[in-house]
Amino acid sequence: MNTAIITGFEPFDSDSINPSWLAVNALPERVGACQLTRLLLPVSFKNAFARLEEAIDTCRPDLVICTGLAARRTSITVERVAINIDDARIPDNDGFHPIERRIDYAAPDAYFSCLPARAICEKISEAGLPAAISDSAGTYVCNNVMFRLLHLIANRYPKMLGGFIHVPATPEMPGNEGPGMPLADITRALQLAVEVCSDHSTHWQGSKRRIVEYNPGWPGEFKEIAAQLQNGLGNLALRIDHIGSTSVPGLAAKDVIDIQITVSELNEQLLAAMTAMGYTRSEIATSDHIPAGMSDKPHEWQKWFFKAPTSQRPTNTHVRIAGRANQRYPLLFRDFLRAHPSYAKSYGELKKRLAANLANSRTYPDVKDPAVDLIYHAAENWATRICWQSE
Ligand code: PCA
Repeated sequence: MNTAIITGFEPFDSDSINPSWLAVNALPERVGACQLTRLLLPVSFKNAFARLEEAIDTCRPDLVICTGLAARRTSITVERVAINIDDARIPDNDGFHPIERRIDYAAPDAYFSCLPARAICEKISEAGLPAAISDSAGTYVCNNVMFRLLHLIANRYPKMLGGFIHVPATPEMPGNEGPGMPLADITRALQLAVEVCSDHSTHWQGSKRRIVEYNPGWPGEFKEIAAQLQNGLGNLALRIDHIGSTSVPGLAAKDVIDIQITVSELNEQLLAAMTAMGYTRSEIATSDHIPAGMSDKPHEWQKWFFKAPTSQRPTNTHVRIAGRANQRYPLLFRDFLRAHPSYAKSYGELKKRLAANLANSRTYPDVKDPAVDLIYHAAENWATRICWQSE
């Protein structure tokens, strides 16, 4: 069971209704395993986010979805980005009319949404309703609320999911330029969005950067999954190794098992075999972090990354090519830590403190990767000394 706040706006400009609130208000109190709190926000630069923040501090939800009207759009649009600027075309409902004003001087220029935008759009489209990702939430009150929500998540609630969805006008609204979307369809689309986000949120919390003590059951779990992978891949997989922190006895780690599949090439046959087993390939994670001073051969760090089927325990599956630098790196790193428990202990401590102290979970690998490289350089010296080979 998880909890969500979903917001809609009051009418603004010359409209007497705002379908975002009407649709939100028509949602049931429970959607699947998600308990919903519905909240009406004023179209006010000053008060909209303040009201939302108060509700978040009180309810501590797992998920926050804000919605607003984008009258000129013809589909449900899931916003991908919020920018650090207020630049209003018309005054808000308080008569406030900011022009090119930074929202927060101490905050970044922009934030990406943490909602699963693509999955939301697919689910809504499958239901026969128009949906798309939008790369601009505008520069009015909606963008302001989305930006400040994402800033709050980054700094105070790193485990919360949040973002913004714009809805079109309804056909009855006067001055409506497009065909509009019936209110019942908007409500249905938002309900589907909540379902997708709620599923994602359960998964998200389970696989977050929470570091747990070493679990002696991890190698056994790896073996089982590796056997299934070997079965499905046959001789496409040259070897399948348990890598990453869960492969080093005694090391504290995220409860996510890292698996490396070594192949001779990244090809369609491999993709088809992985897809048939329910794995999904990430379009974004196509290269590893490149250690400082090793950036002259980017192809040495190329990989495919797969997410596990949702029915399976969380794993990260990295597919790398035999003989490449990035295929050697995790094997050597693992063997070095296994042979040097004091390094493993210090590394575990570093991870725990990073996880506890970094407000923004997305910067965790940014800080961790160069620290791992420091250990790796020591590992390379050790490898030369003992003539290490991946067994
Ligand atoms: N839409 C406006 C603000 C309130 C709303 O419903 C916007 O897109 O900024």
